[in-house]
Amino acid sequence: MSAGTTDGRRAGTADRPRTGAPGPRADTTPGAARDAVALRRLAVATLEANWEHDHSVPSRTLYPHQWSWDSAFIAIGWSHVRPERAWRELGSLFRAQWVDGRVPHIVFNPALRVGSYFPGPQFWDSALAEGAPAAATSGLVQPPVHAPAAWLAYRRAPTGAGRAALARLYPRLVAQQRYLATRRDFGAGGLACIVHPWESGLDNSPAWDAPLAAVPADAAAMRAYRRHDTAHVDAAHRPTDLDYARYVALVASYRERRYRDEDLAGRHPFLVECPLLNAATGAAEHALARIAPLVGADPGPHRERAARITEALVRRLYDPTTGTFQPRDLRAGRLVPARTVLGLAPLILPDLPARQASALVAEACSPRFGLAARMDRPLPSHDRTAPDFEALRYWRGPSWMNINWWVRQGLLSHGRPDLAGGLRDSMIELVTGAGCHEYFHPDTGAGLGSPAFGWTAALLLDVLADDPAG
Ligand code: 2M8
Repeated sequence: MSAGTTDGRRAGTADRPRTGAPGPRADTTPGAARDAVALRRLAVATLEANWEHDHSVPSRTLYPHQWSWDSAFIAIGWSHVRPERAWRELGSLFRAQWVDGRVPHIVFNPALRVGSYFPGPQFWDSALAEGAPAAATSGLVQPPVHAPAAWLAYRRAPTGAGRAALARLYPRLVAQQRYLATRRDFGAGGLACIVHPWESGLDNSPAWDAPLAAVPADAAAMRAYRRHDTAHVDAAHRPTDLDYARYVALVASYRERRYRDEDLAGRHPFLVECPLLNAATGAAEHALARIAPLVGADPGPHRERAARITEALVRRLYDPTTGTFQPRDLRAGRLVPARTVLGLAPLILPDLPARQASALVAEACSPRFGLAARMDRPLPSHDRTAPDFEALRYWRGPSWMNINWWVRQGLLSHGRPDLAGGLRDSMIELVTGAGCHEYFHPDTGAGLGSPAFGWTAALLLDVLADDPAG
């Protein structure tokens, strides 16, 4: 078993092996995953191998620090096997929350060498921002899936310790919601904006191509930096250098303003209302309404805010002509035309009106995404029929476990257990065939990106436990 018994945050990591997943070799070999017991063992071994003192890394090789929404998904996995780790995972992340309520998308491990990830802590320079924590972090956020994760973790293991952890987390979760609702509503329409594609979690989704095209950048700018990702993964499976030049330019623009959100509206080159981030914000209010009575708080305001977010999503991002949700590019003043899997995200909202819920189910069942009660492969991350669909490149086509888990939750809450079952089977089959990879070829199911990936293992545990036949 890996570290986790000492006290100082992120201590004792400098001499750890950084490639591959440590842990029992036989258990992390995809071929061993023949049945549910072996699969579960594979998932637990992956989580154990990625545990780092008080948090989990998404991957030892590609992402050796703590990532925000990864930690939320991973906490759901921990709640099945070691609930105390679910609370430590969320607790360590929220200790890095900024005074304004933002939860940074990366919390850096100071024990790791410079260059273990790009862009690293020196590039972000979070210390220059007012209200940043002592720990070095990024200045961006990710979808706030932590309240739903905390609620699911508690429901799975409803202990006194879990309740105490919920009480500690609750004000921080509320502050995160407040940050998004107040500081990020640049369109003044009741939705939060992302200021960087990384904030969506679907970094190089075709959804961002149009708004990113307005960000002046040149791929040659990347000659000044050393990318860490392409040292581990085939460059053809990752964002391009031009994408990265734009990512870097956007961070520089935000950093110049010391990550202050005031005045960003007129100046920042990328301001987009993302359906997934806002669906997560709405789902978080629903989860907080369940958590509130357990911690002596009033669930009413959460229900009201959840209803307002759902209404704003439908009003601002639903396109009745396509029958799906599309991001709104505030600078261009229009919806982004790409039909990516981001558009299905509002299905997670239990109060999504029946009209939009059925339209999303129809969109998911169309040849664009291929959802069915019996299906070979989980949903891809982009419309299969689109000319810019790329089966191997990251968020431009490959299948991801977290997004499929998300859609499955939505199908269950909108009364489609048949489709949720098909999706579940295809997700299990995917990992049975390829192991706990970061993402998967949407046709062959081959494992892509990093092996031994945290949320793949965690969410596999969750779907395995949720056995409709059991
Ligand atoms: C990916 O994003 C990071 C930047 O945040 C990267 O490519 O270096 C995304 O898949 C994101 O959703 C995820 O949270 C992160 C860590 O798994 O990796």
